[in-house]
Amino acid sequence: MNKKIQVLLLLVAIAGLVGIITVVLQGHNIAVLNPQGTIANKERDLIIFTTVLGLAVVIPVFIMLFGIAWKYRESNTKANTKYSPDWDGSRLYETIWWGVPCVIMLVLGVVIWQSSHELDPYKKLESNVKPIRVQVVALQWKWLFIYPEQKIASVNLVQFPEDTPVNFEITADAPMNSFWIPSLGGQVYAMTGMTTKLHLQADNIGSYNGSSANISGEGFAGMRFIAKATSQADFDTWVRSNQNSSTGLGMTEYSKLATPSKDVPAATYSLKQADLYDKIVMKYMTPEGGNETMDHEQMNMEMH
Ligand SMILES: [Cu+2]
Repeated sequence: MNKKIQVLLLLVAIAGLVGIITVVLQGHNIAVLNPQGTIANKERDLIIFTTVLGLAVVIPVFIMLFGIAWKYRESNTKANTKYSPDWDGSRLYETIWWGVPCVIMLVLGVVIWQSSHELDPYKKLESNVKPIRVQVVALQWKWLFIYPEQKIASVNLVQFPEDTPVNFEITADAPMNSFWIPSLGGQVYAMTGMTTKLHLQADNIGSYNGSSANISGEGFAGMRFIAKATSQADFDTWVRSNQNSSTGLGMTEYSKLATPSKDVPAATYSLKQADLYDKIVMKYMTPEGGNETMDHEQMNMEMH
């Protein structure tokens, strides 16, 4: 093939690839790159920082790969003038290819150490606003949200005021799942018989997608929920309307709800069983299924 055509084809291929990537990125809202909350913001910065740091090695290596291949091509007679078959050991080159990765590892190590403490999902968020407590139960295949203080509950819909820390306590009454609202921050596992924690905060009003980051069988694809950040007034209205709801959630209703079902629409309840969440956790901790009382926080300490 003609050399000019080869170069042209290569340029077209590169332009096409860049074009496709641009269209895909524009057409889709990649939630982790478009954060809506304090934690997610810092996580996005961390993703970008580590990617750029990695590219600092990857880009020069690829430029050199193509540059060297081009320079030492068969038809370039000039490149072969300085032939040194006994060449070995170069302090300069050894320093570069051992030194650069060492520095990157060191920088990454410090940054990751700091951020994994700063962004610890169990760490309470600093705020002057009183946090909202939400207990999350991963069911097969739906999400149950319990508001113990407001005495309400909801399925596949979690609502909270903006700029307010939300303290999630997470468990499961089904196979292991992973609680994840990508716009607001990272994921935390939901497991039977124990409580995991996640602290998030939305900076803006909006509806964000939530799902599980851990596949749990047939109905998993429909196991999605909406996380709705609203104004305080809208949240209060929502709470009041749920408190007055005729559909209550007690033990009987819960056992019906907990049976596996797929693609469940969002629903709201008034909470009839105040300690429903503790009962669900304790179900897996005693042979009698929750007749013994033991602090579940204390139980978690023993488990982990
Ligand atoms: Cu665990």
